[in-house]
Amino acid sequence: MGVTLIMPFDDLRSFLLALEKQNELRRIPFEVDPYLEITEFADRAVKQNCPALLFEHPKASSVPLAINLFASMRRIEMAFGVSNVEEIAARIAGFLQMQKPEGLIDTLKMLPKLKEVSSAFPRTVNRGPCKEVILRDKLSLDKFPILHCWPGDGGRFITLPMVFSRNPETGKRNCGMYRMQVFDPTTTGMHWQKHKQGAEHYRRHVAKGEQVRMPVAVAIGADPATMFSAVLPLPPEIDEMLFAGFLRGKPVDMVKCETSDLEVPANAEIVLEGYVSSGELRREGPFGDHTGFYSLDDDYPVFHIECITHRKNPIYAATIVGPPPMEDFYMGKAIERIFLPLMRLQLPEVRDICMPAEGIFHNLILISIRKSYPGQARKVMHAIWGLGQAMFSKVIIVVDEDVDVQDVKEVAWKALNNIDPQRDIEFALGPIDSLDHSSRMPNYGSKMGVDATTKWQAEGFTRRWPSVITMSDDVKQRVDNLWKRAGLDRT
Ligand SMILES: Cc1cc2nc3c(=O)[nH]c(=O)nc-3n(C[C@H](O)[C@H](O)[C@H](O)COP(=O)(O)O)c2cc1C
Ligand SMILES: [Mn+2]
Repeated sequence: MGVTLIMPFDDLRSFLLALEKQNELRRIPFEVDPYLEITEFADRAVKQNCPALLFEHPKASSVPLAINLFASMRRIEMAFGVSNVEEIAARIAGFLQMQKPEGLIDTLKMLPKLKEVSSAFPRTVNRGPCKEVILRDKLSLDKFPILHCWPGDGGRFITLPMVFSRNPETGKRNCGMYRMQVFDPTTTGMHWQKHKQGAEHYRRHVAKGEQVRMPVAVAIGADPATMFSAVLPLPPEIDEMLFAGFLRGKPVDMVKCETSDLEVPANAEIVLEGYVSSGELRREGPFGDHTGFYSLDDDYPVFHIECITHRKNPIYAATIVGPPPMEDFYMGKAIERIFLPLMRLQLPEVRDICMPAEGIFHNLILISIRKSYPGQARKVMHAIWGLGQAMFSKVIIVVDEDVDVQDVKEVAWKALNNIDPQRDIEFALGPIDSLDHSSRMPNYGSKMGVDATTKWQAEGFTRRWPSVITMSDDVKQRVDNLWKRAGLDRT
């Protein structure tokens, strides 16, 4: 069967329809409780490879809830209109190639790619479906089926928001996905962790003096490429909405907020407009988190909602995180694939990279390199510790290029054989992900790099290094036949 190329999606609902046509969406027509029950559904659904779920009647809400939209590679491919996420990586690699045209022919070949980029810039439009209903008073989050995810959670959390803010110094826009705990009908927490762009914008606002209100707008539910872009670990210089336009091959239409100069995707289902005031912090959490553990409660800024706009019949989009694999594992996997060409710009020796589900993104990075000089594995570790959000990488295992890092068993087998622990392990101190509960202090601790590559004389290794055992091809062929003769072939 061919792949449906209904690219780009105009909004969340057209994506849901496309999923449904491909049997990738199951409607749940009866009442299910956003308090824990939807989590149990969503958790089982990911682990049993079920379709995305659309709860048409969440208990105590007239707003349907969509979940697990990105909880399989197939659905992520559909979100981007590709048959394999590697196609996106290839487009990015092609775009990067563009920077070094060798001659006239190459320059001409570049033109379509330039067009691809120029047509990715977000457009400001005057109206959009997200403004079908505009509420300035009698505001309440209560009408939305916001999940209470896990029994030990501190409350209900908005789990799939696109949080928009601007850097007050540069005016640059950022969109990040940061969970929001509902404190009351018009206030929530704003869980942007220290290292994230939202937190940086907030620090810049706070630095301006006391009592400064920082405008923040939150969009919930949009076309899938735009939603996904909120998660991407892009450098601060790159606007997520530009990247979303590049991914979907069509500009993202942005519409101005009612109460601030921020802009939000015009096709959003729900928009919460408001502000975070400097200095105001409130206890947030605990929350059953990506790690599979509860992250502990802590102080975070407070978001005050001043205006809610939404479609006439909005759909609320959510996710849950918890013991792996969850939806976020698949999102992380797509990011791993999409960002490989970008990583190779800085680290050309990198062949492949894998973040196994159990490592919750950055707890375990398996990376294969083409080793050309002594100490290169260690250079790669340190480079990764210095590369954007990859700084959080807790354990990095570097192997030679003949190891398939997507095969965790092969990595374990070869790496464990190849290391002299005292010699090959490198510890470093540095920033740690805010969700890490084991580091000596919040946000600060140690990381470990394991050089599991073949050791060279030039690295002080003077013994001989053995090769991996393989059978010769002619013998394999002969035994293929004999195997059948012996009646051992069960295929
Ligand atoms: C479902 C989900 C929930 C997330 N929740 C948070 C969160 O609460 N706080 C946070 O700092 N990052 C959270 N993240 C990770 C950020 O979205 C991610 O690091 C993103 O790249 C941040 O963007 P920024 O660099 O523009 O700040 C979450 C990611 C996902 C997929
Ligand atoms: Mn960003």
